[in-house]
Amino acid sequence: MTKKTAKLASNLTEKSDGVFDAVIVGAGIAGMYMLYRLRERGLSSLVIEMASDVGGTWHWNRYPGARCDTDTIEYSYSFCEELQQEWEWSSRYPTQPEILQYLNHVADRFDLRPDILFKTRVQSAHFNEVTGHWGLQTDHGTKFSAQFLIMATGCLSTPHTPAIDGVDSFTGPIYHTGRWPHEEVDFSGQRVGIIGTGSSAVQSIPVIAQQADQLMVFQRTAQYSVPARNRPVDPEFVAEIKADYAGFRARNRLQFSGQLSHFPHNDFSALSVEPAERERIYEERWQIGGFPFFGSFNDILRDQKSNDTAAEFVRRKIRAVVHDPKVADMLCPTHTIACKRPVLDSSFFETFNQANVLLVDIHSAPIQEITPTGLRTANSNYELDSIIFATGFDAMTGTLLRMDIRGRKGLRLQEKWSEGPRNYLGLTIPGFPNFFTVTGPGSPSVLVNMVVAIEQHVEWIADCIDYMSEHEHRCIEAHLNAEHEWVDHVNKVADGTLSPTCNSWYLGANIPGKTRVYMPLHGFPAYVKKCEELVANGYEGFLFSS
Ligand code: N01
Repeated sequence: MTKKTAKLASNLTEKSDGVFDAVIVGAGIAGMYMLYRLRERGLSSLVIEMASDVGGTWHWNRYPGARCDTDTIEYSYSFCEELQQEWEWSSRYPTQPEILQYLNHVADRFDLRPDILFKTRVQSAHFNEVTGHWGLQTDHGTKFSAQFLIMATGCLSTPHTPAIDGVDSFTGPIYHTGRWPHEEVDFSGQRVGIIGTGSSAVQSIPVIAQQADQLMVFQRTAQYSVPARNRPVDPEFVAEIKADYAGFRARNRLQFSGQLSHFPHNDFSALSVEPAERERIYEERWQIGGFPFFGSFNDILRDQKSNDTAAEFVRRKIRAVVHDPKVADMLCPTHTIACKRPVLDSSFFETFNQANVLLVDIHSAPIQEITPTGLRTANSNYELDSIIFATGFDAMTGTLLRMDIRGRKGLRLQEKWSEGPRNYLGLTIPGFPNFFTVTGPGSPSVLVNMVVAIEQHVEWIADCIDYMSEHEHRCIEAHLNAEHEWVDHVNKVADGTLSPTCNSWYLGANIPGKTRVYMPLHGFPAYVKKCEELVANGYEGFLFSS
């Protein structure tokens, strides 16, 4: 690897071909940090980003009420002490604009933008076995090549809009929460329909219900949701964390989901305590708000009977909040709690007590078509001025599989992953040399505080590139055996939990025709240990060549 001066992305013309040590796809939290790390090592690096600016998820998800649901004292970069000391968050779960402001601050502080090519989509990436380089083509017809290709494309970056008959006939505006317009949308005086009740809908429904004349919520599956209990940050708590931020981060990384060391999981079964004590523990964590609730006991996600106690607790809470018993019944979920991605809310269930909010069950009476003036289900017509799809994403693999990615001998990623994603560590794929996926399927990724998962992957990749440079290796590739063992391990870990028992996006179950495979890996500390051990053993499972 030679030390080169990076060619400024802003100076690349539409036609120019660029040769780089590394191309990074995506300028969200992962791509920005990857660029910082590679630049630090003197590698010429280019980030290609389809959006007009940095931010990834936080650039696109601008729907009303969008905010983080991880405590932001943790949902932030840890790699720079000055950065983490200087930034001040306003609340426990800051809004999307505030997080985007933070990411803009990071981009400015480290002067990242000159190496990012915006408004450009990578269409294809082919590995050239003769040159050992990846050749990329963009939607502008520009071509780039690089020794390393790093996909920082996010886990939830390709919105899913279900194919519903008549959608093009609708005369009003249609929105998707994952592609919200930059300008403010005013729903005043409107009849608004929102399809879906996942995290995005649960955050946006209470806000839209304040504005719209009528809000109709089309629900296929009821959701368990725990109060977020957002509040302004406590300056004393922040001062305490900042006095030893590194220690706080280190303790978080030892937690199962890489976070919340100040609200640790209880290490005993829900069935090991008397019902009154169980209720007290659930109630205590319900009042704290947020993810600590799911750490009430150590077997909520492993033992169905324990899980039932948590599920019943939440159902009781829903019934206590929602005045109309029929509506409360419709809002009470029956599947395994925490099997789908847990949801946090601010007054979601309370919103259904408002006279202008209607809950429509589309499980028993599915949507048949969208009409010019609204939507028709199996048993009714609903007149609407605007429709919002809060229908989620083709998670974890969708964005990668939409690109034409080909490894050795022209092997297409679509073909390689036709039965679900297969890789080693969620980081590398046999047959695709010098190709890395940040928070890819098969790694803890979405089950962890995303920033923590991202930092661990970026640092692993950067260290690996250093190792290659020191040993004069040009090429790294995972062994097929390592892949087989890894995929078996990921499946075995998932099968030891209740996670594969419901229709979640973790399994790809939300996308018609997608192979049902549990994609993320449970357990951050064990994963990190594995990543470190195999490095200590000379990059076990990998083959290097020069
Ligand atoms: O999407 P989802 P999301 N007909 O897939 C329904 C992260 N996130 O955008 O459950 C009718 O969770 C679907 O119904 P069902 C977080 O990781 C984080 O809300 O499949 N309905 C469901 O109700 C989250 O998990 C934050 O039966 C259809 C909804 O649409 C992930 O992003 C905030 C349908 C989709 O829910 C995705 O969340 C927001 C159809 N054909 C999101 N297809 C933070 O706070 C789907 N649905 C950090």
